[in-house]
Amino acid sequence: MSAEQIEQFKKDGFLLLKNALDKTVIEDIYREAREIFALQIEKVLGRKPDVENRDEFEKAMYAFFNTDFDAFVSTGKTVQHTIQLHKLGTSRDILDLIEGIGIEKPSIAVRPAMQFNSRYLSKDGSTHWKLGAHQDWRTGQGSLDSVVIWFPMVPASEEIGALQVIPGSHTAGLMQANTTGYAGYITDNLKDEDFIQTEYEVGDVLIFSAFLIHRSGNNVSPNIRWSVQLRYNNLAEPTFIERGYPMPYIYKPQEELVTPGFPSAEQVKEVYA
Ligand SMILES: O=C(O)CCC(=O)C(=O)O
Repeated sequence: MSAEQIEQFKKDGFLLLKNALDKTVIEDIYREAREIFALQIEKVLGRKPDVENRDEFEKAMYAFFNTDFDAFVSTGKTVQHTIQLHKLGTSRDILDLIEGIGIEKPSIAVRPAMQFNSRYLSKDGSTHWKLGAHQDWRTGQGSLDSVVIWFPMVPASEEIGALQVIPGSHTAGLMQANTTGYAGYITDNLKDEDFIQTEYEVGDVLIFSAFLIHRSGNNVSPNIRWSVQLRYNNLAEPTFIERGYPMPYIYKPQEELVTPGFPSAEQVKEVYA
């Protein structure tokens, strides 16, 4: 990272880096996610969509969402847990970016996240598929210099709802918001014209301060906006040390069996036969 880029990051609260990641790594993560969905789509719809045919595959995604919402949600969670996605989050390429902008001792703030945003993947016209203006620090509550890496796995501009940010908004500190959760949004008045639209080819990444105000763009296209977010804290940041390394994310199993009565002893025995 050049001294100019570091200065720009400090001033704007973000850097959009062209061609920063190996495209083939991103394509592999994206393809694996589609293949995982395709296995469930075949089970639910009785036909396996071609993961290389974008329109056909995404139509099948919409049909899957409308036919078996629970399986869709679980599969959506499963694609967040692929080995390749997690490997990328700890890869030298990513560490070079975050260390490059001054995160001395990076630590994972939360598991990597993958999003597949489309208005066709929402119930009853709700807007849960996109996020209003917020700061990630309110959710992560980590080091004051914590950072987010955001990149799409498909070319992304305004039409497909790439991220929108307010340059310089990170230095205003923590804004009022209606909740700390993902659905929370800033309640202070923000001006639409202060947001700028970011645009990407596959391989480009946005790295931004967890205090930067940002929001989802409006995906008006017929396609899904597939994207990834990685979040890091700096274990060497004094207030983070002082506050005892807060970790507000809760990760726990649900209390009931997902499939009551499953498995039978025979089914388990079969596995080890
Ligand atoms: O990808 C998006 O549209 C929004 C993601 C985001 O802002 C977040 O999760 O903090």
